[in-house]
Amino acid sequence: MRIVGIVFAISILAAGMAVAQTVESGSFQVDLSDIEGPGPELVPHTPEGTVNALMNPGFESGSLDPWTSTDWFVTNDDSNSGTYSAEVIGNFRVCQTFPAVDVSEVSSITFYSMQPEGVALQAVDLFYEGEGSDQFLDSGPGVDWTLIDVTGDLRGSGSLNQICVWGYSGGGAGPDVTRLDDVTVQVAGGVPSLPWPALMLLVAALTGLSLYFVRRQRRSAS
Ligand SMILES: [Ca+2]
Repeated sequence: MRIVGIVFAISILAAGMAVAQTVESGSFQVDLSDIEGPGPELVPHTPEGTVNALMNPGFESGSLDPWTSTDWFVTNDDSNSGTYSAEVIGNFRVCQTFPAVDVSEVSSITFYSMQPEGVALQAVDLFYEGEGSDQFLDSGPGVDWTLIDVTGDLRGSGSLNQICVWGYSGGGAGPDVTRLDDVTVQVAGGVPSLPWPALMLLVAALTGLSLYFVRRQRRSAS
């Protein structure tokens, strides 16, 4: 009986040691041995007739703005394209809010990411105006730049207005580095800017203004 007890205690200890391999990304906690690694390599594809709803999507301004984060920073150590990418060490997110767009107008949501330590765990948040958010895990990035496509995680209805991408913590002795570049929220027909009535008013006002100046010029000439 004592031997059984000792074996049981060792099993508990082993289980405890396995828990030490827990990796966190966002609010997900996954055992390192359960992570399947990066998914199949994807082919980059920009749907025709669409524009990116995000500003500074590849961090080429050299700073985060208008992305927001307390822990991510822009680096020129590495990039998927251009000179810069965003980097974080640990389980923190970087977010960008953009003018709300109906989900039916969103053609694709993709980004490039890498986790040099080889963990492949990355949570993503999608926020909907006035309707909360979803956090999900897809195939994580590889040790080199990996195209991640999260279009399938979009809700069937609602207005998308924010995306956040997470780093991770745990999973090995190396630093918990995640890098991000070239984030796209491709929107059909562009991001709504001025509604039609406002646009008509603006055109009418500009026409009126130019007519006024033409008349004034004629009067001063005569
Ligand atoms: Ca870049």
